[in-house]
Amino acid sequence: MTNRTLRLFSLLLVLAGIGSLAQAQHHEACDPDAPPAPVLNVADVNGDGIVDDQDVLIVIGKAQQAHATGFYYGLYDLNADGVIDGLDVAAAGEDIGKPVPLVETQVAHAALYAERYLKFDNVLADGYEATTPEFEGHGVHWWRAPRYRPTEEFETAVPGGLNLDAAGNLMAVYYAADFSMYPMETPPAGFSGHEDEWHMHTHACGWNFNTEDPERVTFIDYLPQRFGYYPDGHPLQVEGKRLEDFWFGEQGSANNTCTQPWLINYLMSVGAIVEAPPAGSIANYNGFHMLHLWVNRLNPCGRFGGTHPGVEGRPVTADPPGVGGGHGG
Ligand SMILES: [Ca+2]
Ligand SMILES: [Ca+2]
Repeated sequence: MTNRTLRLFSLLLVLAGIGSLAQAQHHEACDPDAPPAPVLNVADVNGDGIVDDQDVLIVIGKAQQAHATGFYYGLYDLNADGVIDGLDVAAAGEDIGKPVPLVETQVAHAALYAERYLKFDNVLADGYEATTPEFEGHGVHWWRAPRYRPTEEFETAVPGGLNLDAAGNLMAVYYAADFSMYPMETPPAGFSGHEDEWHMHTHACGWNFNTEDPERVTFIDYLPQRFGYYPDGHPLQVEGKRLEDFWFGEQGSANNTCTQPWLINYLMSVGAIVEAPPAGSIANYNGFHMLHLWVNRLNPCGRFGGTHPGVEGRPVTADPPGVGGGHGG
């Protein structure tokens, strides 16, 4: 890892408390040793609203493919044991005729949509680009260009984002619903039922989004204490002032974080970034609701888990100087 990479990660951790994000932001306390959650609770793997012979035949085909080639996709691992085999075929058979709740059909559609991204070439071919470095609990967030579509309607069947590991392997899909369409107080209805728990990102921005190297991406996300997201109750300090004083006070609006000269100058002064963001490259998010669905890397925190306790990301090594508070790393 380069020094620059370390600095970028330090920036992220200090500004966003990413090290504590899993616990602090998403309020998760799941047991990392718990059994992972299957993608589907009922074996309607083709998402047509019923479980019948067609679903069993599909799982048989996938099990044969798994045997022959080592294929794996979480959608078909009905018993969530990490392989697709006769036990999954049996599970599908046992589900024939069972009622299929709407949420299962919605999840199946999203997972079927994402199956082609088991091949990383398809991620690139379809215009996704890395919008974060590799994060603990999340991996790399890839978003389908255009990277920011604030007026887009939310559809469960068409997740805009993919969570990939550092090697480009699909782990999850994610949804981002902009405040302009879905105000802070009213997240999307999302999936049927109440299993999907949305969280918010109110002050995110970044630059150097690209398709080559997620480590070049800078992503800043300040999570104000006022919304209950800030780790440990410690607001970050910059020269004696809380960051949220800058954002909500003298420095203007909350949705142009990365274009604040004071912020860029400050980050450069402490070595958190080595150069100002390239002109025209900054994405300032308006604030958005977010939801993950773990379609391939089955998650002990549930299929809609906000983070995955087994996704380690990159280690935290240092904080830039001059910043108080602490991220609880
Ligand atoms: Ca079916
Ligand atoms: Ca299995």
